[in-house]
Amino acid sequence: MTLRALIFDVDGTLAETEEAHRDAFNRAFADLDLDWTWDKTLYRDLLKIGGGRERVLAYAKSHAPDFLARGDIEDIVARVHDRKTVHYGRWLTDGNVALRPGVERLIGEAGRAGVKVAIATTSRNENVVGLLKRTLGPDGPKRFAVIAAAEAAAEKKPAPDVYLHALRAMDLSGADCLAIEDSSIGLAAARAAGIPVLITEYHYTAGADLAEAMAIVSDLGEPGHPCRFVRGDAMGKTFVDLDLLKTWHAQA
Ligand code: XBP
Ligand code: MG
Repeated sequence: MTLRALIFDVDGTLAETEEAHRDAFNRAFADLDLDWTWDKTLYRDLLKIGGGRERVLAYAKSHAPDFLARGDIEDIVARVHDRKTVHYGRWLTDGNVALRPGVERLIGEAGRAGVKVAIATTSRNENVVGLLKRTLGPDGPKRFAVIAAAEAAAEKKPAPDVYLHALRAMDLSGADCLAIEDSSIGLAAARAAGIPVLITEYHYTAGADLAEAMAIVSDLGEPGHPCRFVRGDAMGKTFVDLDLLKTWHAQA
């Protein structure tokens, strides 16, 4: 089976964004006079829920039952998430934003080799477009055959919806593609869509159940900056390039 497309997850995979998301959530809670604070330990647990809006609602149900008594909970959650997205957008504009090692290199290798690149994320589309423009330039989003974001998926990861949307948009099967993810919910979503998965480790998802992954690396690495191969035969390489992904994909 020929590798036809790489499908990238965003948060934790393209870039280490979850601390910025967490900060944006906490700022939104303060703006709306909610005495909620998400510390790193709690947020690690909450990240098992895909989608910021769903995450806030789940938190309210489990940690603020009195809040549920209000009749306008859906409205409040939507306002929190909209406010959070404003704060996150400010970080994308002014913050210390960078793609993880090897991401831009691999996108370029794929483009030159005629392998499509796509996005499948539970984050909001404006967050993804903002990240791609900040890191790859104004035309960054155009380098992707499809950007499947939260708005494209009725059900968030671990449901396969967002990956199935990307496959339909590219008219490809799961076996034609390879997903690059950081989390167990992302792994589950891609596997449910029939897509083999490379995991790039991320501190927020360390220790997750990654048994279904085709291979696991610390990150994609760069020439001169070797990555750590946790699972998978490096074939003598010190970083992940398209040729290695093609070899792994053929064996998947
Ligand atoms: C990670 C998520 C997102 C972000 C927050 O997305 O689950 O919900 O944590 O972004 P990915 P939103 O699938 O890229 O790892 O608030 O826009 O949901
Ligand atoms: Mg992720």
